[in-house]
Amino acid sequence: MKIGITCYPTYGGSGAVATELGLELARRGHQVHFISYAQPFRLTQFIDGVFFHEVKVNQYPLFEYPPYSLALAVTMHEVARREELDILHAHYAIPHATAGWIARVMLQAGGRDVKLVTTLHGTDITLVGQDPSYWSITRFSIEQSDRLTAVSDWLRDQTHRDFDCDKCKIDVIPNFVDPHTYDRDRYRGLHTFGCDSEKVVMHISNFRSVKRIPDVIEIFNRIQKEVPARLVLVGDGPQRQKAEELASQLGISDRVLMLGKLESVAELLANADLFLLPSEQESFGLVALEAQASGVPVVGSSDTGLTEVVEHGVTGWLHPVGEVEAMANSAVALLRDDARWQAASAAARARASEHFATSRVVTLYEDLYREVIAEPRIPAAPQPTVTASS
Ligand code: GMT
Repeated sequence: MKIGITCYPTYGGSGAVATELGLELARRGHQVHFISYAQPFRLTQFIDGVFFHEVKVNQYPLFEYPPYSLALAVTMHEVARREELDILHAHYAIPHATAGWIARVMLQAGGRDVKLVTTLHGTDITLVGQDPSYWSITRFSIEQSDRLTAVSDWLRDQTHRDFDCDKCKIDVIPNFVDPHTYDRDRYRGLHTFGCDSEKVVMHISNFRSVKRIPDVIEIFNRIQKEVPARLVLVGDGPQRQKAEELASQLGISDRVLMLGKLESVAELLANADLFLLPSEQESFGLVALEAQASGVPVVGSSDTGLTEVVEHGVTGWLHPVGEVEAMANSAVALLRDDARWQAASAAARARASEHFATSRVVTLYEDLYREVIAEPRIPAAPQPTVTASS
């Protein structure tokens, strides 16, 4: 098959998943064309069967807001036409599914066709998609996709609710990890974070408000009063300064290590004892899956897609959003009891490789592509003729 993949190329779970999907598809003999404004961050070298097409946006002085979505649609159309793509796969609805729809319409006008698959990742539905500026175009683009997937049941249900589209058929295909990449034994001991004898509590994110960074600090503050521990924060974003200020107010700055943005987190996770993800919303929580693959139990929020990734009471502990006391208690109980921790760590690794291995999940995408390619396109219903009202 020939597949065009459009995603956000910078740090973030949706771009990571889209890139890993493309790389695995290429390993399986498919031809993959990434289409975005920059090379996806996990696409670092030439790989047979993988191509990158950069979207160039003209900076004409009249454009206060250069129209990236249009330039993207043009590149998607051009690549689909020239490379005879079977599938355009948009990761994150806005604006990728919309640009894909335009590209498909342009292709059809030229007598050709391509199937549009859209994967919903989370905030494209729950936050950005709810903005009145984007709601109707998001709904339209979802409805116009030939197939829709969501990364969790939670996100599928949320999409039905938020977009009032009971009839939208959404297949749930979860995110995935390569258990060999997140190999605890391989990287163990590589980093001590300056604290051989203390427990390492870790959080990795884009530090947006949805991640509830103050809760991460509050939970850690309670943990370190009971267990000698250090907090390692990886990533950067709007709430980083708030984190620094709160740590300073609580007098724990010397126990909090801020590493900033780093490309590869496998070596870091392998040296952590606990992962914190107390997010307000989380459609899936790819980083929690990566932590589990690395043998790191997770403490985070229930009532989110995390409940499908973390097995509560087995591979981690989940509590309602904002319940920092309960989260800290679970963390302390785990870190204090080595046998309990060992059991949770082993269960976390097993869960990641049994349910979410790349080898299993990418086959679900391949099957979906084959199905949608085989589906005949239903001709559009004739539109009523528009006449001027008298
Ligand atoms: O908006 C974000 O939080 C970033 C977004 C992304 O592009 O990575 O994250 C969403 O997609 C990830 C990959 O599917 C999921 O693992 C994250 O849970 C999801 N974020 C939220 O739902 C907040």
